[in-house]
Amino acid sequence: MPPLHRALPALRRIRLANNTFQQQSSRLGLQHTSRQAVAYPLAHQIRWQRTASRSEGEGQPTPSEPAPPARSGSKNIKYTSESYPQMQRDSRFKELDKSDVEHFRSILGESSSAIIDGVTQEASNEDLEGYNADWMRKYRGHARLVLKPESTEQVSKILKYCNDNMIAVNPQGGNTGLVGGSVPVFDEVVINLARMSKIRSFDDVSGIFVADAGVILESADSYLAERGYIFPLDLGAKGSCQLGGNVATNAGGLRLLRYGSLHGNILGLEAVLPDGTILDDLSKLRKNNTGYDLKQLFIGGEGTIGIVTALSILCPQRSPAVNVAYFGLQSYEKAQEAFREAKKQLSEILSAFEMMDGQSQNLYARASGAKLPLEEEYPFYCLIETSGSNTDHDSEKLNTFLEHVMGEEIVSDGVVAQDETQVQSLWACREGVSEASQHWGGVYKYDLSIPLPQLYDLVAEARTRFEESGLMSKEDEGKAVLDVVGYGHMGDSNLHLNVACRRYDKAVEKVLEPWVYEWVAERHGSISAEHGLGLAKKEFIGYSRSETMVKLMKQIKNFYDPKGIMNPYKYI
Ligand code: FAD
Ligand code: 2HG
Ligand code: ZN
Repeated sequence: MPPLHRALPALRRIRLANNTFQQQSSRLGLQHTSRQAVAYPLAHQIRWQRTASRSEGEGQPTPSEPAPPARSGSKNIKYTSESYPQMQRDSRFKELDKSDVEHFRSILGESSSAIIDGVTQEASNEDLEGYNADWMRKYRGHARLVLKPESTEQVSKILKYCNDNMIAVNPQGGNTGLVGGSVPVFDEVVINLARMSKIRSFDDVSGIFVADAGVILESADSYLAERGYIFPLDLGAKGSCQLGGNVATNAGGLRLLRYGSLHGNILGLEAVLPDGTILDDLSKLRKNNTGYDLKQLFIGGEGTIGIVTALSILCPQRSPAVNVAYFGLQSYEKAQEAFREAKKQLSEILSAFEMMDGQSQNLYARASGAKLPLEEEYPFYCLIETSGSNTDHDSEKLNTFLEHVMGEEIVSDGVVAQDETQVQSLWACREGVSEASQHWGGVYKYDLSIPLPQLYDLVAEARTRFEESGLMSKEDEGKAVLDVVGYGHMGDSNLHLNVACRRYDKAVEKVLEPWVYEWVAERHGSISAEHGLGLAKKEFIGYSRSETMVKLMKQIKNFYDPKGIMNPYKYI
């Protein structure tokens, strides 16, 4: 242990930094969540899109986005069919005509919000673009028809008709997915769940929440916050993504470390199978060992075996005491030491442990115009959040931890948020990296599980490869790559490797693939920790799953969807 006088000045420096902490401005157009509707001030995510407002109550639709969030200028996005010329439209699928549209109208009614029809030319390309282009501006389909059912029965009738007539479909939630799974490749019909946005029930004794799949994650969380509970998933796209999309991608997010995966929290699902059968497994039971747990196949199923229409989920109590700290560290080894100490000393109150490298923070600052919280620059940064039930107890624990990591020189400098604005600003430094990394035109994203000791080696090696390739420069606009950044959910051994680009370029892809996948497979990691397979990772599943497993997965797909109409060209 260092003498106390070494630890205390360092800690004061933390507090001094707090006092002079600057609220960060943002040129990204990102918005912070308002806290008014929240009983406990935990909602702090940076928003890249207009946030949903508070929900009304059981049985009422929660406010949902009128259109998914493909951002402006999607016309410049290359069609997926052009980027992947080897992919051919499956000729078994029917091309839509007027009679199909008429049939869908008979199911959905005449409401203009229920159908976006480019088949009979009523809808313009612009009306359809938001459903065809993905958030990364990397994938773009040719869909001419978007259907927006408002009930499970409507979903069932739509799918039955599609299955009977060999019409390919693309289930869609908030269109925030990062692997190209949320938008069509060719002319698949988009079935968007935005109008299925009712909260069905909440039991404030058990914490069991039942809602339609189209409820926006942030609306669900705000509803729960008013009742002293929290949705056990949180991520940067919270203001736009839907619960059904979260289930379909088995989203991980920022607090998996604390609340665990959706595979554990979801108690029941309602889903519609491709032939229109409604699978009612909307159980509210915590324990139910009666046969195979079929709902698990839909969690992470990415819309390939059915459409999730509702879920029941166990929600924990919201913590009244929340602290967020942001540190600068001299090395990745120090970040590991800090994590070890955080687990040891903060144990049950630790709710997030995130790591960001210096490059990611500089990129965020450059893209957003924000001032970083610490005066000096460091090669690594960590963000720690604690959530507990007793402010005094938590503060004491956090202070002891801070004294230790500062005193032992594990951490070089840091700040602790003193109010909600600062909480948001600190989180913005972490959550803003995803958007910042594509600020200059494009990004190659890898979402990887890697054993913790080796996790950052991949970023360092990738950077070296780009330095040697001559493709990278921060200043030279002629170079495709701007920077290589690494960040992620260190608490879950989940690295996000982002290669920020000025444009998408096959030469860049060649430096990265299959090298990244080989690198990860050699270390027995996963090539997709939380974002899924979609189109982007489909070809690479073999790096993380054995032949036997892929074969079984294909059999499951064929069993549920023998005609292959569900989200074709993707997943496996
Ligand atoms: P979409 O993007 O619309 O769809 C995703 C997939 O699910 C598609 O294959 C689609 O066909 C399918 N699908 C959608 N709805 C249904 C349904 N009802 N039934 C069946 N299939 C359906 N992910 C993480 O895991 N952790 C993070 O921390 C995280 N942070 C993010 C931050 C940002 C800024 C962004 C843009 C994305 C982030 N993501 C993260 C990606 C994540 O997968 C999504 O944000 C979210 O889970 C997808 O929900 P969605 O409603 O937008 O689904
Ligand atoms: C995050 O953790 C998301 O911020 C997005 O999973 C990661 O954009 C990415 O690569
Ligand atoms: Zn993530």
